Amino acid sequence: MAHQLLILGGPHVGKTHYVGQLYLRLTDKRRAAQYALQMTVPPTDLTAINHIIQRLREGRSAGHTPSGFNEVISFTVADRQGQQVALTFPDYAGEQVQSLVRNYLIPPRWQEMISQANEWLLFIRPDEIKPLEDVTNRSRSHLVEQRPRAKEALAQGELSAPAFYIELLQMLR
Ligand SMILES: Nc1nc2c(ncn2[C@@H]2O[C@H](COP(=O)(O)OP(=O)(O)O)[C@@H](O)[C@H]2O)c(=O)[nH]1
Ligand SMILES: [Mg+2]
Repeated sequence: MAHQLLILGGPHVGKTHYVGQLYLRLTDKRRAAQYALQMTVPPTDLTAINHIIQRLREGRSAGHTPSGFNEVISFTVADRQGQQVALTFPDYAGEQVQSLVRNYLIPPRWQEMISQANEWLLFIRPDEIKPLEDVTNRSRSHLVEQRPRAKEALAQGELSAPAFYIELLQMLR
C-alpha cells in the first residue's frame, strides 16, 4: 500500500509551483530516468496540471488558483527501493485552508483527505510571517502606537500568522 502524502498550505506559499515543477521533472522524457523518484501512477485527471505547466512552459507564473476550482491533483511516485508515495494535492485550497481555521470547521472532504494521509507536507513561507510584537522585542512606546491596530484585529477576530498555524495544526490533528 502506498504511503499517503497530503500537500497543503495557505494561499501564496508556493504549492502550485512546487507541484508543477515536480510534475515537469518526473515527466521529463530525457532526464526522468536518472532521478531518484519515478512516477508510477500518473494523475487520472490532467486538467489542473495541464493548466499549470502550460503557463510555466510559456515562462509565466502559474497564476493564482481560484478557490472555486475544485481540482485535486494526485499521482504516485516510487523511490529506488520501490517505496511508493501517493501525493494528494488539493490545488484550490489556499483560501479553504484559511477558512478551516476561520470557521473552526472541517468539511467532510477535508476530513477524508486529512485522515487518510500518513503524512502532511505543510507549506509555510517564514519570510512572510510578521514577527509577533510584544514587550520582549518592542519598546513600550511602539506598543502604544500599535494599540489601535491591535484593537481592530481583536474586534475582527483576526489571528496572527503564528497563531493561525498553531490553530491549523491543532485542527489537523
Ligand atoms: N522565489 C520564489 N517564489 C516562488 C516559489 N514558488 C512560488 N513562488 C511565487 O510565490 C507566489 C505564490 O506561488 P503559488 O505556487 O501560486 O502559491 P499557492 O497559492 O500556494 O499555490 C507566486 O508569485 C510564485 O511565483 C519559489 O520557489 N521561489
Ligand atoms: Mg495555488
